[in-house]
Amino acid sequence: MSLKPKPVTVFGVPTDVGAGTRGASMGPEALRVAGLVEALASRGVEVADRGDVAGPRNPWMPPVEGYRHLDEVVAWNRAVMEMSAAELAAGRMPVMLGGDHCLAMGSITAVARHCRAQGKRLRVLWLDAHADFNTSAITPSGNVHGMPVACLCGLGPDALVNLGGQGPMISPADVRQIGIRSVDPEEKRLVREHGLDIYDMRYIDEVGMKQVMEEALAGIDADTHLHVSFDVDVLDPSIAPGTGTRVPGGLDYREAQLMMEMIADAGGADSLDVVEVNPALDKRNRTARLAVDLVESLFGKSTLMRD
Ligand code: B3U
Ligand code: MN
Ligand code: MN
Repeated sequence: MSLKPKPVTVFGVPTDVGAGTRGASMGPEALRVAGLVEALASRGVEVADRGDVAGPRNPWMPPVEGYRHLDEVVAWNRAVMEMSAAELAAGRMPVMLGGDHCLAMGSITAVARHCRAQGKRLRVLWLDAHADFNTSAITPSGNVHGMPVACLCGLGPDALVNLGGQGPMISPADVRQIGIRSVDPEEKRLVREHGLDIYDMRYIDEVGMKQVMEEALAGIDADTHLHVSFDVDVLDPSIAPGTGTRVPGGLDYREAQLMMEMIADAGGADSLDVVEVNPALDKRNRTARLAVDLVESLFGKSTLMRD
């Protein structure tokens, strides 16, 4: 399948209000310094960097009733939703540079509304070490970046579930999670109850990334909007140390490249989040540079002689 020639809009969301470690707020600039915009342009993509959206500062308070910084999380996600919606309406591909992963609620809410309006099917690839399916009742941390998939599926506070004004934006059937290896005990029960399609590290070890991606991408056609939500902690910490919640046993470089290449081969993504890059925990911007390398592959750069 040929790549989508859609123009791209990059925007940054410099906040870590959903995280339990400070520093993902510096992610957008780290990704720019690593050359993300130039890399896309070198792929022949028309790319505009709209700068950063604005939102409240991180008050760095403990959780209240199971949520840390809920008001701030809502405000930032509203800004993300508005920016993403405007770019989708203009026929462009939004690339959201986080920031922590709570921000995917804003981007995916916009995408889901866009799909409804256009009569398109939605497929979300959630690339992550974590299932991000906690609720306020079961979260071990209160950090909202552990909750976005649950909120998008309708399990969460009104202000987040109804961010788009229309209740649950997606169904678990729309989601494929890849690279998962850290799920909290109660979260595990909830994930099973809701039938989330999870390709965990054990499954990747057993059948290999090629089969995993064939399964995760199965059924995608010209009427499907593909959203890729790329939490860099899906990568093994040995190659991507600059992130707040490192979990051993993640994707190696070759697995990650193949994953991105197979998405490109299937027609590429229609919208993208790159989240949880935390330069405060990194050396020489290594994680952002790797993320840029992988995003290039997602946009069709082959590691072999195929492009
Ligand atoms: N599941 C844990 C840890 C976590 C989830 N997402 C990230 N960390 N990045 C929690 O706090 O919900
Ligand atoms: Mn995540
Ligand atoms: Mn994660």
